[in-house]
Amino acid sequence: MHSDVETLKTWVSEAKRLVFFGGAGVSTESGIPDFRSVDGLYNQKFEYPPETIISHSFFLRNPAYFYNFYREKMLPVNVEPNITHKVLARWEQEGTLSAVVTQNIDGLHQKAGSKKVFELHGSVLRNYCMKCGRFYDAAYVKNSRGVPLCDCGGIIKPDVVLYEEALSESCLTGAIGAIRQADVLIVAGTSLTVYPAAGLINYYRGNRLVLINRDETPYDSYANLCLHCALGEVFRQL
Ligand code: CNA
Repeated sequence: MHSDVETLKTWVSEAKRLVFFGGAGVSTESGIPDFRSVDGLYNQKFEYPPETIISHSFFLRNPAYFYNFYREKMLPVNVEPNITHKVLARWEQEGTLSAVVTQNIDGLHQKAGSKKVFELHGSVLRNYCMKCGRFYDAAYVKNSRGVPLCDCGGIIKPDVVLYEEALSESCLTGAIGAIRQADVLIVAGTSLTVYPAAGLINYYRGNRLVLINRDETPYDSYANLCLHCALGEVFRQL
């Protein structure tokens, strides 16, 4: 691990267009559970599988149940960026990092100071009325009871990409463009099993693909450098 981190340090110091592509594992050290780790949401028992609850059709069919789950499990309060978010923001400021592409919906990269962030799956911080389009913040949804409603009577929906929904085309295009031009691509804290996001890795054309994840992923053999460990352990040394 020591020599791998040294290699990573060298690559980062030589990078001009580093891109970081992350997932839920980036925020577990801020106290937000991921989906697929042993203590993740997919290994807890609910009345319906989480994939069902956070799908578009379920949201329309049973918004009250959706919101009970969403408020308790997916809308974090008082969470702070961890060392990984902070180092990435610093790299952007220093001119090394050109973009963060994230599958996360928690807004922690921006809270740490990152500016160029492609949020492939949206953000819990933005919510909108499905009838009139008015925007509401996360606190409004958190403090509401049952299904949050707009003043106009419409149902408020989180600006989060649910299963069965399409990703924003402009966000996807921006993320692909950044990854295509990256000299170093760090992929981290993601099981690389959710598509189309996971497929973005295939747009990278360089030879410094770094994968950092606690568990194995289907893309481990593609990486030029692969570390199986906690992100904090690595980023504290960078
Ligand atoms: P996932 O499928 O739950 O995978 C997470 C991966 O991260 C696992 O393979 C873990 O081994 C790894 N991991 C967890 N903690 C660490 C750590 N500290 N250091 C290194 N590796 C770690 O999550 P993906 O992001 O791959 O799946 C995509 C889903 C998860 C997206 O749609 C997200 O919206 C969704 N999600 C987001 C959040 C969030 O915004 N914080 C939380 C939970 C789920």
